[in-house]
Amino acid sequence: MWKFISAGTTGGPLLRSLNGNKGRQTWEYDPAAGTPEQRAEAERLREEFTANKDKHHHSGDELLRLQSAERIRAKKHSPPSGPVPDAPDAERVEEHLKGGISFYECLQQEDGHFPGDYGGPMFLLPGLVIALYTCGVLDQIFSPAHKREALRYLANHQNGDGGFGLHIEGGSTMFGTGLNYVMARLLGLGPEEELCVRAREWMHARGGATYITSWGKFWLAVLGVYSWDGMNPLTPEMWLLPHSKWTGIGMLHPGRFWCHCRMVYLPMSYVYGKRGTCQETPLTAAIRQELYPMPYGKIDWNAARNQCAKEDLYYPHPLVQDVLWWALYKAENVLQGSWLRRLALAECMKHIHYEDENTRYVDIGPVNKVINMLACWLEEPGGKAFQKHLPRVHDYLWVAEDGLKMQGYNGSQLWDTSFAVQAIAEAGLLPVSARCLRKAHEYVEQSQVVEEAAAPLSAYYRHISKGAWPFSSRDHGWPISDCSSEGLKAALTLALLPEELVGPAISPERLQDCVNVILSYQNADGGMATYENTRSFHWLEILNPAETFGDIIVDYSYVECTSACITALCSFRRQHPEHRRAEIAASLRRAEAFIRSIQRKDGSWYGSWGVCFTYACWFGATGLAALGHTYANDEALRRCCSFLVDKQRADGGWGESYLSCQEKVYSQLEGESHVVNTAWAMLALMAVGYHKVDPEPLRRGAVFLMRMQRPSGDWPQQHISGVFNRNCMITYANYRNIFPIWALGHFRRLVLLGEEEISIHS
Ligand code: LAN
Repeated sequence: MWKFISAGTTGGPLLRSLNGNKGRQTWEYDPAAGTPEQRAEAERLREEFTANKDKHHHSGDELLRLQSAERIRAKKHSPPSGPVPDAPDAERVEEHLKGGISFYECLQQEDGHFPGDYGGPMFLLPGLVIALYTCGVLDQIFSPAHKREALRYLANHQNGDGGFGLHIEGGSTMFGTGLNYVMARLLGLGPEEELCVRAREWMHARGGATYITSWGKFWLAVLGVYSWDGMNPLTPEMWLLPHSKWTGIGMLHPGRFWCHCRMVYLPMSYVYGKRGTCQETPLTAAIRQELYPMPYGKIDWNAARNQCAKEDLYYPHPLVQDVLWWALYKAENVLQGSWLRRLALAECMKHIHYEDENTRYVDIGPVNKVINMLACWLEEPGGKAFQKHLPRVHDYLWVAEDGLKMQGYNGSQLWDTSFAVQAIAEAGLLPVSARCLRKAHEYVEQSQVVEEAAAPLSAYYRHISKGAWPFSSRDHGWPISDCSSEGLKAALTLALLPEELVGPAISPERLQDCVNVILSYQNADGGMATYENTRSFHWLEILNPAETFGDIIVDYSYVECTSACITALCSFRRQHPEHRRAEIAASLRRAEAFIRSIQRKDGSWYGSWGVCFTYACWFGATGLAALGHTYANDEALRRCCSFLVDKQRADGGWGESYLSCQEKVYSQLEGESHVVNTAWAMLALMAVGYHKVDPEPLRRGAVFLMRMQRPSGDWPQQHISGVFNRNCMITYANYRNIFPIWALGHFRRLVLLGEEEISIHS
């Protein structure tokens, strides 16, 4: 049976951690683990998922829940049975809250964090499998049980037309289909198996794998089933450009790109510059023939460079790119093997090693993790750096009833735990939640980044980190504006509660360090971006070569990040009014102006990291509300409320489709409403005092949330809730618990008990 392990140490002496692996999430297969009943239940859950896979693409993290079955059975509170009345009183809501909190607590780990599935994208696991195969360690990392679950995942997420999407809920794309086809073959499926036949037909009907996106071309070239000549160049020499702005050309230096973009293209350009390719095997030779409708030898590679299936094309290349890539393509004849290439490759490797060491080999994300590992292997097969990468592969894998997947990060631990703290503490039911808050407090304390990355930061284009919070774990360690803000708010919330109940507060000095980081994030436009300041201009997006992703080159100011910084600074100011008083006030004024400037005419905000307008309205509204603006005194907030109220549905909830993100137009879900969207909309409305004008939409929303709650206290996993780069969706498995608790908690106190504001007290 598969076992989830928190803070596990498997990986031997090469696994390094700053805090005893707190937050590390791994899954291990132990055939003897669990009782026969539990193993049968796991099987039943898998079958149930597969039986419904065409209706429900999203798994419900049931194996994680199964592991907590004992605790769930023994927990004290459950939501009341019987129909939810149309006008529930405070007591009734309280019972639902207690049931929800008690259930959620059962998922909490010893190190205090709340684990959860962070899958969704379908292009990650194939890259990993290709890299492991290339490095000759696939069988070392993937046991037969891993392979079985990975193949289960593939079978579960193949679309009805035979193709695979960019993410679990998306229509088929060449990127998804080409890569997942190759993965199926590397994991042992024969070309005549139905899954392969159908996927191949999908590809061949659209011209074959030369129509895959540029990132797909990269992976196929690594495996040796696509020619490097069929790729637009990933010239590593770009790392040798001058960085200073005044040079002009310095604007093109990768050090100015969004860190995720920069960190992916860094090892990609190393591998490209070296033409790092898997040794040919009978299997790769066979795959080579299977991917294309024409013989491999007949492919026009120069033409293939710019081919892309229409299903994949979210950001079509502008003409300048064609010209630029053509010039660089020609330049390859001179650059390959030259001293300049050697210099450029050495420079890339220097940055790769820095990133690996400063993240304890977790790396910033799933794509650079795998390509950095491959680059280390190409530099020195079997070397120390490569060996240190291997145990950290497991940090990215997750197992659920739909199979084994690669996650979009090494988890969302700190993010979820910080939200959970706020949601649970704000429900005001300390006797039921003190133990859980105490443990979460430990995790928040343990995952703050307390020192800078290795010096000199500027040589590695790194922002400051001391005092920040990361998205996942301390070992990952990259600082993020809104994760720092949510971490700070969680710490400040806990500081208001009695130490004997929730443990000792984090010291004011450490909170001040966080404020320092938050202030440093403010951009010239007043807003905050994700990991760094905005370092270049929007026009640089014309160089975005990744056809499937939008807005990947620049770290922009976002409503989510800016609002999180505002609410964190406001909470901090309440408890420490004298600290950097004038600077905080000035920063808040500029951040407010930014948020107002990007509100849409219809009153909404567009969400870049969650689905979508309901998510961003929650941030926009809470940001302005923290600054004292309300429905009663602010026209912008009245517009936001009418936008939201207008989207409420007949069942009392809100339900927004991921298509909102892609199309940037509000898009209703088909079928029933979504508990997470409902909670976001309710939290936005209550933050600005809409309930004082009309409590009715909130009552209907609350009833919807209570009716959706399961007898266990859990909520169902519905459609996918997260997004990145406009077009790719990502799972946030904890949201279904956190946000209904948060919204019902506010509803009970603000609407039913008539409290003026949510104050934290014991
Ligand atoms: C994340 C996850 C967290 C997320 C929030 C903190 C929620 C957000 O408010 C700011 C942006 C951030 C940090 C974020 C950015 C993009 C990430 C890193 C991801 C969505 C997780 C995976 C994604 C990453 C880019 C996936 C790899 C794909 C590429 C195109 C490089």
